[in-house]
Amino acid sequence: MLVEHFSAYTQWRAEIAAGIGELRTWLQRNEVGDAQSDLRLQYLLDRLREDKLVVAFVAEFSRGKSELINAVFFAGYGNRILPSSAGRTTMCPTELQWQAGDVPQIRLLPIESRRTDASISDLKRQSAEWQIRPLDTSSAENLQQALAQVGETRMASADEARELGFPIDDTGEKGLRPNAEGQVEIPRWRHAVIQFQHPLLEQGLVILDTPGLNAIGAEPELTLNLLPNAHAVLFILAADTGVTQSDLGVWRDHVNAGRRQRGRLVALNKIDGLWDGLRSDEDIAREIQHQVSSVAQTLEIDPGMVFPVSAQKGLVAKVNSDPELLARSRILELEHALSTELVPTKQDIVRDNTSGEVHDIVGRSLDLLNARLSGLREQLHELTDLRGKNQNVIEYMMRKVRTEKDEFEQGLQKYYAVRSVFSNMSNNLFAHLGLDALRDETRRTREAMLDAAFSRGLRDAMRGFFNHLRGNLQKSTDEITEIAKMLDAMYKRFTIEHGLKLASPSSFSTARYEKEIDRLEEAFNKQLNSALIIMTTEKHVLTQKFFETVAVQARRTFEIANRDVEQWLRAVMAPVETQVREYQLQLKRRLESVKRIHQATDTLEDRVCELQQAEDVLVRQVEQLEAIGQRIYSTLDVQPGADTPPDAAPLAA
Ligand SMILES: Nc1nc2c(ncn2[C@@H]2O[C@H](COP(=O)(O)OP(=O)(O)OP(=O)(O)O)[C@@H](O)[C@H]2O)c(=O)[nH]1
Ligand SMILES: [Mg+2]
Repeated sequence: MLVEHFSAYTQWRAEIAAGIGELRTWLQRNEVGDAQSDLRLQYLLDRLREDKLVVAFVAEFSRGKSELINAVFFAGYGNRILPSSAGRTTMCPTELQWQAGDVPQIRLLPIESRRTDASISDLKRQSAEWQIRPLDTSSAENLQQALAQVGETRMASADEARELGFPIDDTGEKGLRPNAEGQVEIPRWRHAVIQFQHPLLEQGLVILDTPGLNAIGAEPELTLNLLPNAHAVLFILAADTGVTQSDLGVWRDHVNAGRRQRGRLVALNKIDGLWDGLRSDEDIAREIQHQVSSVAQTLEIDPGMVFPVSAQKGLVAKVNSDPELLARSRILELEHALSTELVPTKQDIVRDNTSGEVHDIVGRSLDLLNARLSGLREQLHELTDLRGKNQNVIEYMMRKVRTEKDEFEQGLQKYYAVRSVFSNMSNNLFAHLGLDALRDETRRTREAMLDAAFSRGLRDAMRGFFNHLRGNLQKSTDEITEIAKMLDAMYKRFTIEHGLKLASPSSFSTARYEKEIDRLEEAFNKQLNSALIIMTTEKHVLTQKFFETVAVQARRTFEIANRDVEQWLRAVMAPVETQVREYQLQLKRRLESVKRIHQATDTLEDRVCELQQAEDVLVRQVEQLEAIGQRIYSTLDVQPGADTPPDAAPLAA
């Protein structure tokens, strides 16, 4: 059932891509687009093609994350694919994915890479840092063996473990517990990427399996990047353990943290533990219902979001094609909920990204066509008026066009002046958002943190860091407001004085980058507060590691801000530029045409005829472009999978 939902989504995405492709070709063929719009459309197409849907499985260890992934996605292999057993099994975050052109393989990032400041996303671009092993997908056994590697561990001295960011705790409560020789067991790998061909993965699904997160040193990137960016997070509890303190910790810190509201589900796994053969089905159903309510209450969520399942029985049922057991495992209800959560969430994102861009480009091209059309009609009007007029009138016409041209050229002077102010202001803007400034500030903060002997010093250094970033964003906002004001005035002047067709420039807000910085600060403070419980030296190492991840995220936010601002600047300037050029051309053509008629009045009729034909072409172009735009919008609004039944009552006993 997941497969069907996905196929519908994939097809929807393909239709959008086809529409955008059509738009792009049409703009090129009709010479309406410009290089910048073309790039933007290409970028949209690339993004649609690489579009990924990430679903993350998060829980304390042994709740059955890996088993659930096996049951939901890989039962077709007739066996368990991901290792799932009592005790800690998955030792590092593991991504399962497939992209056209990939070869089946397993890529493992050694835990030692935590010594460097590089983040996982940075390292993903550096193959040399990874151990890459071929993946034999010919049998379930071979797959199993290969995937068992995500569970590999090694022994390390307490000092080394600490240095790698694992908290050490003699009681074993707040960290790893050293054995008699002072050694602790740590994961061998920091991250694993498993590339293998599977119908869902081929369509862009990425499955993120995580190790039981609490108590062992979780990868900061998981909290800051991988989980917040997942499109759906499935949190798993076990019916036999209920909601323990550490489950709550994981829920609070990793699932419930931050902005996420949509795309979040809870599975209450291992309900088969209640099938003891003594209780009646009604009793069991009542007991399950009771647990679901109590879980919902503890987590403060809608009970409809809690799905009681048995991953293990679900897997067995699928492997043995046992419909009765499958129904009892209730795994299909969860799958249905997962796809109805996941697909629309992702669709919204795609829709938002695409419709704004398409709207802008189509709108801008229509403006240009309409400007051409009105210029042409004016010319046509002038010429039809000339029919049967004498030389004097024609001379008068020529003077009139010349005056208009002079006036426009004066207007152009003002435009050039504005353009140079604009480029100064843009430079200021980039200075505030600059990556150099950010790098300096990061270095300053890092040094201040090293010097800080007490947590207060750390806190101050960090507060300074975040305030500095916010200050820069504020300054950028001021600059953007000024730019928008100036352009608006110029747009208006050209519209009133020269009849150009310019809508007010689009606005731009830095609010989302500010929000991202706030989120990073919040995550950091939380980390600092929990680190305060640990001994001082470790606290420093941990805090600093965390800071590096924060710094990478902050840099990424600023990179995106830079890219967005650059696009905005181009987008607000481009329409004036195009239309000014267009208007200049028209004036030139009008002047030429009157001149020609001045020389030989008998060409007048030919010229009128020519212009009428050109007018027809333009009118047709406007219609075609509007139709292409319409087609894309209507695809964007279509709900794929709308023909599948509405939510099956998930808790029906
Ligand atoms: N009875 C029962 N046992 C289950 C079920 N799902 C998983 N288990 C068992 O629970 C244990 C842990 O399962 P895993 O899938 O390894 O759990 P995990 O959450 O991936 O654990 P880590 O990888 O260690 O974080 C295994 O022994 C599974 O066989 C279930 O639905 N019912
Ligand atoms: Mg696991």
